[in-house]
Amino acid sequence: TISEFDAKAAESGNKATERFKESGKRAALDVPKERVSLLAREVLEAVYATIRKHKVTYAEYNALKDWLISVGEDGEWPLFLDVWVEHVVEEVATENRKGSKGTIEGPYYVPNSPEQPTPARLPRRDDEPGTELTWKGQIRDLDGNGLAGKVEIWHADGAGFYSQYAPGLPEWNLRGTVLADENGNFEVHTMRPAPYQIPTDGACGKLIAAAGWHAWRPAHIHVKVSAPGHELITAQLYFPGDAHNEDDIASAVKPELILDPKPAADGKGEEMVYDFVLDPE
Ligand code: MBD
Ligand code: FE
Repeated sequence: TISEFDAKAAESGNKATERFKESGKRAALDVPKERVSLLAREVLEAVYATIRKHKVTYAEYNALKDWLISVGEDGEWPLFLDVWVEHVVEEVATENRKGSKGTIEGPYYVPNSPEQPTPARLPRRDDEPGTELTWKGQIRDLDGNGLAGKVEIWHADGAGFYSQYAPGLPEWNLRGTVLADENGNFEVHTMRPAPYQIPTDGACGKLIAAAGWHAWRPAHIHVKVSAPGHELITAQLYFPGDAHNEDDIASAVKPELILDPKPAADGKGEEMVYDFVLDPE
């Protein structure tokens, strides 16, 4: 059988590209002419300034052309944009939020994961590797009232692979939607994810190797927290002491998003408390 270790960049890249094409995000492609003209011109001016400042050569221009072609061939435009651009879009989009911090969505979200009432256990294999992890939390409004919302969760497995993007994993492995109770409380059982290396054998990996960078993201759990009448928060939760909390390739770590896991009271792995406060819509 094909395992996650046979994962190829072009496979996860093309899946992320197809997923974006299918998603409602295409509906937002209607940007007014004035904005397109302003933004395209300013981005190009920044490119011209860099070329002049560093006297970019034809060899470098052709290397860029070759690389941009391979980004598309490998299906890695979602990966490239989410790793190197999305964090600033998220920063600007959420600058007036009063509730909890969020961060980037990244390329591997899948909508409509199976719903479960709290307490929930994310779908996993019988021999899922890693440490058991229990997350207890509450969804609240800005006045401290509990909200009967939901928490969508997705994360990589103990080897750093995402279901539906790497081969050989059950469809909804380590993905699920947990319904909070009427007070906004929820409890989720899962396995602690591993640090994650973005695919190294595609165009993004080529850039990283050519520049002498590294490909790592710290271990993280993705969430979308929502409740009727409130602004959805997209976030990621991180673990203290991860070597890549300080140099995340995707620049998506914020101090407010670092967890404080403790040994679990029942002796099984670790547990932590982390709440979300949502702004009104
Ligand atoms: C990931 O798992 C991720 O979260 C981001 C932002 C980019 C690449 C892979
Ligand atoms: Fe991720």
